[in-house]
Amino acid sequence: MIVVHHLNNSRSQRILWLLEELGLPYEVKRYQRDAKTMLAPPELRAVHPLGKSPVISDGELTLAESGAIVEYLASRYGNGRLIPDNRTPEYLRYVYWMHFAEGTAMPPLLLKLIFDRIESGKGIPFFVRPVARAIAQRAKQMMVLPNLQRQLDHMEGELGRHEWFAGPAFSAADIQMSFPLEAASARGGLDTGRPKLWGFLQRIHARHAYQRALEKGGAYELLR
Ligand SMILES: N[C@@H](CCC(=O)N[C@@H](CS)C(=O)NCC(=O)O)C(=O)O
Repeated sequence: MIVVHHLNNSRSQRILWLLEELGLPYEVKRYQRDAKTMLAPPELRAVHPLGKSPVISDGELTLAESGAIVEYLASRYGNGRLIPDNRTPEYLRYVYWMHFAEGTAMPPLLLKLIFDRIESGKGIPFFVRPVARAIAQRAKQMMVLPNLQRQLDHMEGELGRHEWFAGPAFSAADIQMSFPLEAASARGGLDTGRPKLWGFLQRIHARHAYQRALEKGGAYELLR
């Protein structure tokens, strides 16, 4: 039995979605973020040394890193579904977006989350708040926000060429890309002004497998 170690409001939601798309049986073991720090509880470190989610167990195997998990599940159990034929241009695009999601799209979204918190002053001693706030604002203006805008423009342009990230057919790369796009709509400035990306979010949210995964995973609200 596949076990998904699922942290609330996290990347592991897309693993549940993938398993629903593939129609595989699985068990969800839930973990709750600390309400103050939003970090994962220490029990996750007993499953994998980094203590992050997602992690899956499948028999003797324990596997972390969402891209690796998506690739493993789709290639091991997909019977050719959700991965384009590796002799096609779709396959190269599939590989590109599978890596882009965590390697390029997520870092500025994470930085935005951190700098927004610093800017809000929460948890920072009052006498250093003005300096911390100024540094956070400068870093956002100089690096984070321009990168976010460029990335959103790039993704919007690519989705203008095909309905899904790898091409005309829905693939596991769309599942992997869902998290940065959901995070971008929560805190990265993605809205109806980018109709292709917005439409992508509407289409994935309407999928039955996506909705079943939400029922299995519980409340899903991305950090702002
Ligand atoms: N690149 C990793 C990132 C894993 C990660 O940072 N997971 C977050 C959840 S979205 C987490 O566990 N955060 C809680 C913590 O860092 O304590 C992946 O894609 O699996």
